[in-house]
Amino acid sequence: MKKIVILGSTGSIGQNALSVIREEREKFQVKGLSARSNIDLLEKQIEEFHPETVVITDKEAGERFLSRSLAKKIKVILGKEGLLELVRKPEVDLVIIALVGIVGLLPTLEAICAKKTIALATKEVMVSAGAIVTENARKNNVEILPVDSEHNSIFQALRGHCSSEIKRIILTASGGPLAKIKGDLSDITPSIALKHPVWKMGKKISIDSATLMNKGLEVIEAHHLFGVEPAFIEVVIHREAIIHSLVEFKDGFISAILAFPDMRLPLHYILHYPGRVESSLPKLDFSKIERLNFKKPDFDRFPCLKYAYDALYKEGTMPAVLNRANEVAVDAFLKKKIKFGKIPEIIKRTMDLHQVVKDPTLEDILVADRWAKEKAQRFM
Ligand code: MN3
Repeated sequence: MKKIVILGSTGSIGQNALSVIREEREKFQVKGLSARSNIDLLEKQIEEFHPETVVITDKEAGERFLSRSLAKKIKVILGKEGLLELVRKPEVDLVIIALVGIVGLLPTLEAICAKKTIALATKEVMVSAGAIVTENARKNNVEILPVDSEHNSIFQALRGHCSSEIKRIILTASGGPLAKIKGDLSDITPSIALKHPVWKMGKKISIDSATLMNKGLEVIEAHHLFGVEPAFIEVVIHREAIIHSLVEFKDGFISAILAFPDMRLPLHYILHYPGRVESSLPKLDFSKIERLNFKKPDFDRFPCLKYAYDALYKEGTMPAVLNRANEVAVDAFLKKKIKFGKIPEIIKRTMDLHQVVKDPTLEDILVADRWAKEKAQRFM
């Protein structure tokens, strides 16, 4: 039995992971779960999967949970620090990191130190501190399994190959909810920006998809995960989201991984890794696929994608600054404090003010992250 901890079990990825586990209860044991504040869903998950420990990071929601009778039957830890304790749990084989944002960084590093296999869905971790995370994973001989559908497919395509054989990586992008909207995007409302045509996801990543920042973050993530230089990572709009990404090898052959666009598929792959077993998940039907379309992304309409490349070329602490400025701007947009068009503007202005620290330590990254939060908030 694989013993599993899920950080962020009440989010979209966490729920999908549990729905895969639900189908094969005899193969997996859920040892721990964490939630931010959705204690009603967490309670249902506890009753179904019987974890030994749960963490609730929002202390107020945690206090409310402690007054429920279920809380007396299991170990409950309140606050973000609890995530560090949860990932260290002995006997745990696989830690699924499915938190939103930079908050995932320290628990990921802690899980690597504890030599747990990592299933990483929180791309902000790789974006902010990719060099540190991959270096720690190498030192501790820990494998990082990417959950993000693009990186998961590249990971699959690269099995049996090494990074020196790669010519380029082509990340496919569905184009997000705004791809078909003509004219000015600056006044787009949250309800329109949240309507993703292909994927049902959490709010933050849905807005990132609307700005194409999501793809930008994925470019940075791919650079760290697969050791490919930014000039050899391309983005192509592929609205059908059937090809999950492409790897071109030096001899000119291209590997593409195709699957029905459903996040349970990469999670199923990771839960069974390194093997492959039958799944009851939706499959592609080629008699229903008339064509696959591809086109170049529009960097002028979606400047966030360009800023992500800029940050990656500048290296050091700049990607962490890009990431945090984006987190602040997206949060403000969702709370209707700023217009859609302000998101790239806040990111650009914050990046322009930043003095890059080359080869940053973890402390340098955390300092840059806090600095970016403060600066970005000032641009509201
Ligand atoms: Mn993705």
